Amino acid sequence: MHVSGPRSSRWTAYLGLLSALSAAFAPAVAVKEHDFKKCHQSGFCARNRAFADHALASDTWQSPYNIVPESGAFKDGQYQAVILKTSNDGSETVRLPVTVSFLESGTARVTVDEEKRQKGEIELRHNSKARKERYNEAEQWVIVGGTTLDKAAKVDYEDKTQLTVKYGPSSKFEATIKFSPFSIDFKRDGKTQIKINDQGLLNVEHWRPKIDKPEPETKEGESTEENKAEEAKGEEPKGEDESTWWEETFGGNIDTKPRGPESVALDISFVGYEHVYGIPSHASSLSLKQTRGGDGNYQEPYRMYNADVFEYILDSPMTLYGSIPFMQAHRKDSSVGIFWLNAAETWVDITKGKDSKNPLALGAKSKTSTHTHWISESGLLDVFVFLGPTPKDLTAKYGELTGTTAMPQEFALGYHQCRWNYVSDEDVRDVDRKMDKFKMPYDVIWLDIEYTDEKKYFTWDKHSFTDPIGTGKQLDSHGRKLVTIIDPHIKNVDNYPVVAELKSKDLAVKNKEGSIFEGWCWPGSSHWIDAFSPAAREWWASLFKYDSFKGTMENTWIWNDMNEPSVFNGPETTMPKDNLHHGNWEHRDVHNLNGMTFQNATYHALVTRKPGEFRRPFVLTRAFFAGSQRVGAMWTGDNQAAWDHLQASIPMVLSQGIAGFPFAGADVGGFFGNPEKELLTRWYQAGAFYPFFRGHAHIDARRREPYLAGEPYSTIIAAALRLRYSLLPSWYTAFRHAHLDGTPIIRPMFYTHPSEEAGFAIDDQFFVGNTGLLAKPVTEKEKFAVDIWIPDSEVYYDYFTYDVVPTAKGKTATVDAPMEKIPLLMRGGHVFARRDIPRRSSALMKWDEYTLVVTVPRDGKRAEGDLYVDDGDSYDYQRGQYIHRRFVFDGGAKSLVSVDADGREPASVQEGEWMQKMRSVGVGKIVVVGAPAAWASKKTVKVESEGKVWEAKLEFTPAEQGRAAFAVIKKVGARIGADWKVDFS
Ligand code: MIG
Repeated sequence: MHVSGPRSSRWTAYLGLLSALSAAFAPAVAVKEHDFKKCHQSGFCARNRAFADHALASDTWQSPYNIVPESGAFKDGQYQAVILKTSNDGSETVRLPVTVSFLESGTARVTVDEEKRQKGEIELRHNSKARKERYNEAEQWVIVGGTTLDKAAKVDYEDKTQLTVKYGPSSKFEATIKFSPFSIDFKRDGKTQIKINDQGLLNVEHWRPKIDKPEPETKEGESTEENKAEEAKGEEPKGEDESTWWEETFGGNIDTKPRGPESVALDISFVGYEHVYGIPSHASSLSLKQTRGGDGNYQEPYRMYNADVFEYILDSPMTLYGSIPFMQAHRKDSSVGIFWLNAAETWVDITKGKDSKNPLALGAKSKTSTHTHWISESGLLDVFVFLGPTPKDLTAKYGELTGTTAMPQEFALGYHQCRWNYVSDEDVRDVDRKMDKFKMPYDVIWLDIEYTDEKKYFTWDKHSFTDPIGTGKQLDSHGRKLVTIIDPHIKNVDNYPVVAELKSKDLAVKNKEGSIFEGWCWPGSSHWIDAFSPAAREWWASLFKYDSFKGTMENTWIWNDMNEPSVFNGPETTMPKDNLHHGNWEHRDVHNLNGMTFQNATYHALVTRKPGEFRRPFVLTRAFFAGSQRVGAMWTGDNQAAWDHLQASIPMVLSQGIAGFPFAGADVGGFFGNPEKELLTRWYQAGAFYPFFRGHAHIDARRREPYLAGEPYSTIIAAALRLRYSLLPSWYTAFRHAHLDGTPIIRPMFYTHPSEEAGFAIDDQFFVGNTGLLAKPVTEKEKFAVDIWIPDSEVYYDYFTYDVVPTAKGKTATVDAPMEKIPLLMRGGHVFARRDIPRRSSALMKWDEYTLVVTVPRDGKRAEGDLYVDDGDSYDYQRGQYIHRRFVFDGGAKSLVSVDADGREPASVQEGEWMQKMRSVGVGKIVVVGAPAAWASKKTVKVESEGKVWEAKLEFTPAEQGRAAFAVIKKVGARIGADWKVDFS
């Protein structure tokens, strides 16, 4: 038994009833939850949960999936064979080709297909034009590298019942493929880490013709649907529950399911792992909860089915706007993980329990394992297995497969001012002026849907936005940008060339009959661009040319909303699953990819807006999937102006980071409602630490531009904004690392301190990149001190006061947090960069000198850090046009040096215009926090660079009442791009 919660179906039925009753009395805000399916309302989820209940309750259960030994062959890093599935009544055997690929990266991949569908030997109902195969193109969208087969992988052992392959770096990894029943045991250094189909929950619903049976009798007064739901929840399944095989309804919408039941499901056990993370987006904790009931656990599986959830509830496994089916498991000193490559509706059950099936083996030594059950409605079973061993290995290997965060436009790390809506050119210009007046730096102002002429995208409201270019120019005078929203629903009206072309070129999503799909959204009757189609993307790109989308210019960028897609009159506010996309794939197969294809189309449109102009696009998306990190930023959708939503945003943003899409943020202030001033202020202080930092508000919310808050709040918010701006060089450096190897931008404790078990569930504090900055934003009303958990024995300094925080490893430190203060510590042993001159926007800081902060570690020996900088706009960095310095403070040698972080010789780079201009940018100040007492008498230091030696002034302030000693060296004078050394001896 692996499930710790109540598990019998009778019990489940009782719980179902209970929750149905309590729902009737639940407050209005929770009602939305019922617009979205629970597992028992989603046929394939209910069937697979019932299958699991049955398998796990039985002592004699054996998975009916067996590899035909003779069919198997291992060659060039790949094992191929046929799995035979014996149907429930034994009447049928189904051939399922399986491929286990061992990749050079050390990642393994298991793919299971179905021969009949693969060969098209099936019949579709309702004259459907849909494809017959299981959807096999997800990898074309998602996977960008890392798939080279490991030719060195070799069979280490083989007999009639199993096969063991050694693979990966120095053959440390091992996979034992067992034939009957089919299962795989993945080991690292001889120890089992991950098992698939160990619980026997593998289920591939094979194609079968519909055999019409007499209709089951329904009880008087009850709808068939209710009966079906009852059945699904009811007694142990005797045969299979066929009630949802051929047709399903929800909220009055009918899904015709022309291919019948076709789900794929698999259990994946993380042996000895108590924590799992990932599978965003959910408004839940970072360390995922169990989902099969029990104290503090969920009743429902985590769901991934991108949806316009609107007023989402907190602490819930319900789906949100985007999905990344990547999961990391972690225990002390070891991380492993899986990536489930499937874009259909997916549910994941999680249970934790003691290791062994054999109760006699349970003892003091037995460890908790996490068992997961992955259930997708259709498509291939395609799963990647990562064996770590570090969290960093996980994000790097996953990044290798799906790509990493694109290098952003530098401005995109600044502050974004949005609301639904700025109502006119004059409104925009006025906000722009006021931000200046109140000395609040910002980079971008946003236009929501009301700027358009009656929701016709690529047009402007004729009365209120008469001069967008004039507005754009005013913004540009301070290096600022305008982001306009463009949604995927295209208004279905006469005299709108965009919809006319969409139709005449046949580039829209189709309904199940194969004619253009019509649905309801903001503009009323609408059609949806099918961004899966290359022709549609090409056409989309043409719409963004400056002479096509008139009123846009070089500083206009784009926001893609509603791309789940949101369809107001559709099932669960999205498209019918039997809609058809390019290549006649059903919407069901590609749903979770839809948002990414749209953002991708916009991204490519922006790269080529003007011939010869190659600039990094900025596109914000609401819906996303694995791979979306390559094309922009995301935000967590429509949250509320409430303290608990502020709180929830932090684990949500952290979760994005460990699932490879770190360019993330939540609406600052909360979308719905009116935040009290204290909440708004605290939200700005937290938002200054989101990788994506944008204030936003609903159309019915009162205006809340930060200067409206009044004193003392406006000044406090301005300080939070300026803190963000001064740290921009460090944020940008963190993005560079994320771009290179997939490391998160803000990092949870388990990621930075994988040996410290007490930190594995902590998700309200985090480090910023590798700066050693440890933040814990205040997320509670009238809370003026926070307890920060300290993960190691290093010294921690208060960022603002340089106080040495009294603490010890594994203990919490109480840090004062009066209204004006963000709890922010500096870990000893780091060097990070800032720009301290306050300016109106990031563009205006471009040529400012840098401040370097050195935090001397407890042992005084060594502090290290880096700074990455490029032009922040073009792709010239790919041709070496960047500066990447590594700073090393050596307490023994009494020096701080700057060297090229990538070991490049100065002469090896042909300097372009930007690099030449950077020659005039220097290191202004160096602050050494925790400076040695011996420096007290020191008045100057020696600076050496580019063959010259000079002196710079040092000002020393001794330690005092808990505050560390510190030294400030002013006018250092070395170029930021050059090698230099500061000699403190
Ligand atoms: O149905 O464009 O999440 O940020 O302001 C609402 C209007 C549509 C939802 C987005 C929100 C945006 C709003 N949009």
